[in-house]
Amino acid sequence: HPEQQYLDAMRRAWEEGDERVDRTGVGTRALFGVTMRFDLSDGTIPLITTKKVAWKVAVKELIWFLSGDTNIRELVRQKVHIWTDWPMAKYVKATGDAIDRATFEQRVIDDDDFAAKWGDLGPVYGKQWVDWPRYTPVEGGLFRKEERGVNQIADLVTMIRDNPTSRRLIFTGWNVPHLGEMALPPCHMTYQYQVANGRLHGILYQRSCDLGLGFPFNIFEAALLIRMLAQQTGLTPGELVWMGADTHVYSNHGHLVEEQTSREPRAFPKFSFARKPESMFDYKLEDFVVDGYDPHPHISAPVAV
Ligand code: DHF
Ligand code: TMP
Repeated sequence: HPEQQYLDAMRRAWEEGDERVDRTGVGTRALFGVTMRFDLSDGTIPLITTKKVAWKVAVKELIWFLSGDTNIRELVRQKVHIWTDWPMAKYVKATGDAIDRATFEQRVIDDDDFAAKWGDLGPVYGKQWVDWPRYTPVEGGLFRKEERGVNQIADLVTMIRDNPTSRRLIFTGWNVPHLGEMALPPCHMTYQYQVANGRLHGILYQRSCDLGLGFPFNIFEAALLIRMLAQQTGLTPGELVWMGADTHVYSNHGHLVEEQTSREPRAFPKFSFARKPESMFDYKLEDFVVDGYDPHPHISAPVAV
């Protein structure tokens, strides 16, 4: 079963990984350089089955990225809580206000000024994907910031259509001079595609991977991107290759490793689209059809902030 690649990485990181104190202070056991391959051409989607994954949350996150939004407000409105901890930590640190999560989220929804000031993650994925800042040289060695940045996703679709043998079918979030303004520098940072025999293959390069919490979302969304790009360009989904650099298990996720590796992975669900949206920017939650997802029960695990 293809999910075995994930379970093996978890087990190997847990048993043989380099034990280290990371940025969060929680501690991880880390491998460096892990590869996995998932074939999408049989109609399946890599949605982890050894625990229930909130795949609609992942779809909402992906649509939010593609909208160019970097403020958690829209996510929170849609009851998506996966990005709340980082702006909240910044708020608590800056103000000393010991606010609870629900109250913080409610203020982000209710209060425009509060949302603008405290709900933004900086120029993270959405900004770089569809509005990468563009500077044009003007007189005196100065640069003018253009009104509109580069839409890497729109450009990618055009490139796949017009120049399918290109070896430059890439988009990336790793905008070096802007990394310092981001709540977190991109983890799933670079995506590259290849067209071969009418099939669209994709590679995701992930610099840092939380196998317990991040990976199930990251692999599913990377697969969705291949499917969406294939739909938009009239190609068949091919293979998804995942390449993780620092691939780790947090020291407080031992119960995930033990429980998930003791469970038998089930067949990946089938995936289809309910319709063909106009562009990469017109997909809605209802367009994503996951059929036959029969996971083992969800397992909670704390996220390291
Ligand atoms: N930091 C760390 N340490 N790990 C991450 O995976 C991570 N991911 C981020 C931002 N920072 C991160 C963004 N993505 C969850 C999943 C993805 C995600 C952030 C958090 C998460 O907590 N998942 C839970 C609950 C999902 C739900 O709300 O339904 C899970 O059990 O999958
Ligand atoms: P880092 O910036 O110090 O590498 O911390 C980021 C942590 O978040 C790290 O554990 C990787 C994890 N992560 C994912 O695994 N996937 C994601 O999509 C995101 C945003 C973070």
